[in-house]
Amino acid sequence: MVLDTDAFPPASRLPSNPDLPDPLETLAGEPVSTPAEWRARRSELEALFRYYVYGYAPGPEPIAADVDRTESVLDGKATLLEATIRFVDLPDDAPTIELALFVPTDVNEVPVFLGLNREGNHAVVDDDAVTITDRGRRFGTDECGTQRKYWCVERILERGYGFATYHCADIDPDRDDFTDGIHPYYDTDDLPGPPGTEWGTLAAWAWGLQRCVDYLRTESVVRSDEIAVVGHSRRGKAALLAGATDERIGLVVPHQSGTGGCALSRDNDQESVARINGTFPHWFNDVFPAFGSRESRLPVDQHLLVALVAPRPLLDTEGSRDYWANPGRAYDALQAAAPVYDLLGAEGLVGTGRLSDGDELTAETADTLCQYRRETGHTLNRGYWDVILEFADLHFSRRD
Ligand code: GTR
Repeated sequence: MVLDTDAFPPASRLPSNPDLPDPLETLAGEPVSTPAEWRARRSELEALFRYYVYGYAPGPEPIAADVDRTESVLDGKATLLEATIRFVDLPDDAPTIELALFVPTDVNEVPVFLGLNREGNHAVVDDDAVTITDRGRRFGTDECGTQRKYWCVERILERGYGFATYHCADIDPDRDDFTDGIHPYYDTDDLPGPPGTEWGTLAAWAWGLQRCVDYLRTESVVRSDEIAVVGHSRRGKAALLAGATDERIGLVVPHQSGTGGCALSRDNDQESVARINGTFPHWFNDVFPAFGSRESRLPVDQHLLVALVAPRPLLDTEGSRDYWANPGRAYDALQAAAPVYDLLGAEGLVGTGRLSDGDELTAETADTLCQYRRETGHTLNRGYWDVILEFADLHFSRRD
């Protein structure tokens, strides 16, 4: 989209609006009442999020993937494919993504969950056949399987899904530093927006997920229109951004994604815009901090990012004791996004659109948009995976 600088004034010149921006009204105040009009609003919203919050990422960089290894793992229950995704037009020393793809043994084609990991690919399962990809990073570990109860890969495979993952630091180490990871390989002048709107870490991680989707769609064992992205917390923010800005992604699970994820910035009494930018300045662009303490001037809020996923399924899994992630304001975001699902002919929220521990997630209780709260703090575990898999079963054809 061509940037119209008058349409994108600085925070100080934007009107204060304590109400959430209406998803079905353009910035110029025009109503959006047809799917065709939504297409234009969609582009506008994507540009607004890039400009004001996450920053502009480069376009899709051509990739080449070398499958380095295919091996039977997990006592013969799965096949592991390890692939190196390279960016062919970038210099040889540019980062690569080391992707591990696990698929159930002897399947032709499966839907796949794609998740960013934080400790290395070898941490997601207890099998030392997986190549160690920690590279001495902040959360890196040499031990395999340290995150097995978090990812529950064996459960995912048993249920007829594949699981793909890469270490988020392959694309950008989680540091307030624009000189490491993928960022320095792009001249900021070549990015679409004006200075200050360059991509932050969340946008880089989301871009990396999208490059994995480029590869996964070429892999015959992957059902290309059934790729789900999932991520927890900061990686949940990146998963939501990836899903919102890439319509090839078939299902989105921003788990406990909080501020900058599903939780609204307005009236957020937990992690405010000022706090998140103060602690993690590198996650967003350099425009977003101006909205600290004046969230009401934001021309977007997070319900609009959720709306960009419509009509594709989105499950917002939250912990009722995970106060900092603010499940209440995430639920408000889902409710405010629901009219877009309705416009596009997908049933968004069924009933209240909110289920909790003990509630069954079925076609009667949930449709394309749903929040599921469990009695936990800030964590991912088997109980969540059971819910996520039920939700995916509703939408994906699953087994072959
Ligand atoms: C917190 C941050 C949250 C969330 C979390 C995490 O410190 O305030 O926004 O991203 O980290 O990633 O676990």
